[in-house]
Amino acid sequence: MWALPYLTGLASISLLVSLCAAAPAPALEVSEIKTRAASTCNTPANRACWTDDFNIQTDYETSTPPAGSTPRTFDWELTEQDNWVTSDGRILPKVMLVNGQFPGPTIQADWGDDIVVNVKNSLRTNGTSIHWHGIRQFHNNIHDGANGVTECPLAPGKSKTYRWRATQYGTSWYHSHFSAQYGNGVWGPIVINGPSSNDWDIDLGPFPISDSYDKAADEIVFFTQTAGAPASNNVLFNGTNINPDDPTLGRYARVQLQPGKRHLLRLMNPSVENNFHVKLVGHQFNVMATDMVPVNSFTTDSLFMGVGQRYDVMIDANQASGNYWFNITFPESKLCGTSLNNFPAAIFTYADADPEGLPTTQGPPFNDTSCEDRTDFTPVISRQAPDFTLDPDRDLQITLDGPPFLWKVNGSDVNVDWDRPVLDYVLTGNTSYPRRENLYVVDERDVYTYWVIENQNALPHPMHLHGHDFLILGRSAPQGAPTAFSVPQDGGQLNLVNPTRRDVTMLPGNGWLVVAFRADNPGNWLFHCHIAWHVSSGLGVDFLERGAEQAGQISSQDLADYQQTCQDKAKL
Ligand SMILES: *[C@@H]1O[C@H](CO)[C@@H](O)[C@H](O)[C@H]1NC(C)=O
Ligand SMILES: *[C@@H]1O[C@H](CO)[C@@H](O)[C@H](O)[C@H]1NC(C)=O
Ligand SMILES: *[C@@H]1O[C@H](CO)[C@@H](O)[C@H](O)[C@H]1NC(C)=O
Ligand SMILES: *[C@@H]1O[C@H](CO)[C@@H](O)[C@H](O)[C@H]1NC(C)=O
Ligand SMILES: *[C@@H]1O[C@H](CO)[C@@H](O)[C@H](O)[C@H]1NC(C)=O
Ligand SMILES: *[C@@H]1O[C@H](CO)[C@@H](O)[C@H](O)[C@H]1NC(C)=O
Ligand SMILES: [Cu+2]
Repeated sequence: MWALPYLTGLASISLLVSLCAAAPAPALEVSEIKTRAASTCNTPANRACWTDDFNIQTDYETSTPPAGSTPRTFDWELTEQDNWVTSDGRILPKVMLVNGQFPGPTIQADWGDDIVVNVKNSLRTNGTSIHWHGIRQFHNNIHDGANGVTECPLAPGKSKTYRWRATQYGTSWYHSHFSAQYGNGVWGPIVINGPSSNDWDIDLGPFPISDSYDKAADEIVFFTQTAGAPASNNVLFNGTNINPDDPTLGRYARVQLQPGKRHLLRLMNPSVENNFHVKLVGHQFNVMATDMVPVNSFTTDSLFMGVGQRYDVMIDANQASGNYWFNITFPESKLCGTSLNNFPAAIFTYADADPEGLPTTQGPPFNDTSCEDRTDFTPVISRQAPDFTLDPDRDLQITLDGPPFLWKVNGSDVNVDWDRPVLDYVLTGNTSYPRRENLYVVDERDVYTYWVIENQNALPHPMHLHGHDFLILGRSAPQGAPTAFSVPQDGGQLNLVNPTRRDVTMLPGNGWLVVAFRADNPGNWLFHCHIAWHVSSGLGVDFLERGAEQAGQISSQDLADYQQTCQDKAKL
């Protein structure tokens, strides 16, 4: 139907490269080159090619297109509102929003652009910091937005500016890293336009699917210290849904499909607790990227989405015109989340179908019971981890103590000090890190470091790493009960050659996970469970990577801003 339907093999990839990396003939005028680039790159027939010089085969960790002539600048104000009426007609006692919007405004830019975000904190009492999830922040750790680690929380009434470069492309999100504050609404999508591993006609944009609660996150985080996580009161698709108790309140999110066209949909799970499966009845997802890592595209009926994960999928509107359910489902084990809405759904509507109509087909019952994300993706840009022997000091044991519940890593629940970020220790050369910073020193240079995570608890956890994409070298099946694991002690039984690479993956319940990342980015990088209630009760560590090199990367302006934010916080 089109020239390069699915780039599943090396043959089609190399074909693409030869198509779009051909050197321009020297005699061409500049205007001719521009015309040619515009006609052969980033068209519905050639999404693998971005410009003459940059394409899906470009290693985005070493090459970045030139930035646009001016930075993409965003001005945000965080505000707090009581008794906010949601789109599904519930009344929330407390929300915190970016520019009064839910979801927050989208950061939209092109690969290579400089991003500048001016944040004003107009919340009543809370500090804040904004983390740019999945953004590598190469040699730019001080803009990672992890309060207590790379900065002090921004005090109410104060402003600060984040600056970073879009060296990667694809779909991500930003969110507050202050306690469970993002659960009150401080989050939004990030879209960085770039090449794709398959062709598409229409970019539908981000489609966040988020759990929603009748209580404020600050209240839930408090009572999960002694009780299990509550079921969500609803699940919102791009911010809306019907009210499960009264379907006349609210409305289904509707996404319009153009018949016969191929649509890029940017799926994201910015929830605080719910992990789920997604499926579009009668259609398939052609997966092109996992988090911000382009993969050789392939087709699947459904996807599992852990908290924080994203998928760029192509949906071909090649079915009979009509309305189709887009469902999310939770495994019956209830181990990875539940909702009081038993059938959270949105509707995908063909442009020539009844725009108010309901789907007529329910689709086959969905019976995937696992809380695991797939690990069979093939990144377009290949990585290979050398064979190794596991270092027993890089074996992280996850346990649950309580009530009051504390999630511990090797016996210690992380509790960062908002008044004294870890960066302070790094800048002053003080190595007496308090135990509860859960700090692990990584002093190797540019080599892979290997980490085993052993889960001594039945709950699975979506584990997220800042500053890197990790390689998923292996993991066990979930076990029914705690057990003495036999974790592979070297690379022999693991997948070292171009394994799945991304920034969030599920740690199985009563199971183990082995990840590797390359120590190429000096700074303090958190590695934590992305369930807001769990990280708030300790489930995280801080990798202090090549700390000695960090001070040299910080500009005098960034240092002055850092000190100012800490002084403002100290005056509270
Ligand atoms: C954050 O704000 C909420 C709502 O105003 C409040 O309940 C909570 O105590 C605050 N938390 C901190 C740490 O300031
Ligand atoms: C999500 O909502 C925004 C704001 O209403 C809208 O502009 C956008 O098209 C929606 N996205 C999808 C995928 O429907
Ligand atoms: C999809 O959602 C609709 C509407 O809530 C529901 O009727 C249907 O049973 C759901 N299908 C699956 C497979 O969950
Ligand atoms: C349900 O599970 C069975 C057994 O695992 C599998 O063979 C079947 O394809 C599944 N059906 C669906 C609709 O996923
Ligand atoms: C974490 O615990 C494991 C298992 O007890 C141990 O082998 C490892 O050395 C500990 N790591 C650190 C850094 O304390
Ligand atoms: C280093 O940090 C520790 C822990 O905060 C503190 O007790 C100690 O005084 C600091 N050392 C110096 C030289 O500042
Ligand atoms: Cu967790």
